[in-house]
Amino acid sequence: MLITFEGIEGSGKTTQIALLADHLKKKGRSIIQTREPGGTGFGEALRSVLLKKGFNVFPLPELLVFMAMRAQHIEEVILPALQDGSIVICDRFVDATYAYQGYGRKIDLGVIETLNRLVTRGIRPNLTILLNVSAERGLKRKAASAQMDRIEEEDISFHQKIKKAYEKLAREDPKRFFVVDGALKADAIHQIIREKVNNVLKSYGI
Ligand code: Z5A
Repeated sequence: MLITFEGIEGSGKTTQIALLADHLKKKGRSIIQTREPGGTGFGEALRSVLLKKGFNVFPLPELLVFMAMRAQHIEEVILPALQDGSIVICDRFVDATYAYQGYGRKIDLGVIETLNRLVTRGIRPNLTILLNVSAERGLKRKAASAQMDRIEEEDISFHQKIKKAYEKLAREDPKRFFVVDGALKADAIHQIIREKVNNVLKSYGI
């Protein structure tokens, strides 16, 4: 079972993943918590270069580095964990590439689809939780909590475009996406996600 979390920066993914993983672990589930970009030693090393400020990275090389990291992540972490019967919770996955490199950087969506299919070996999330917040709210949370990285430093219109892209992706695949209002209090969001995940696990007989 692969559960992914998506949303613009500061939407609360990290916060909600920690709460969900904790809840599922307490119920005795085997949980693998991971993230993109990153998730492996090789991926985390590339992540720090990719998000470092000061480089003028063109859209195509940016896409290819995300894909290289994803290929390593699938082989080293996600596939073995799924084969073991674990529940994998991943902070960002294939949809982030459609949103940021496709709708954000204007790379052809067909090219992204082909590369995603190749590097994931066809693995798709069973459930994708989209935390939906305005770009203003997300950036305000981020600005208060940490230094902005290279992609976060894009102007507000870029982040607004990403929010719209995620909403479009969710409309196009309503069975897989579960959209939650990310402006609610963290505890309220957790209760909504917990109920949804418990129902999905039940529907898979897990
Ligand atoms: N990227 C890409 O372009 N293409 C790809 O294919 C992939 C990624 C996979 C890094 O991602 C960048 O990679 C990202 C997209 C790109 N760039 N941008 N922009 P990331 O996931 O590592 O970084 P991020 O999106 O900036 O995530 P984040 O900083 O970890 O934010 P978050 O996880 O969504 O939020 P959080 O850390 O849980 O919360 C942020 C703050 O808000 C924190 O102080 C919390 O305490 C607070 N918070 C959380 N929830 C709430 C609620 N409900 N109310 C109030 N305050 C809250």
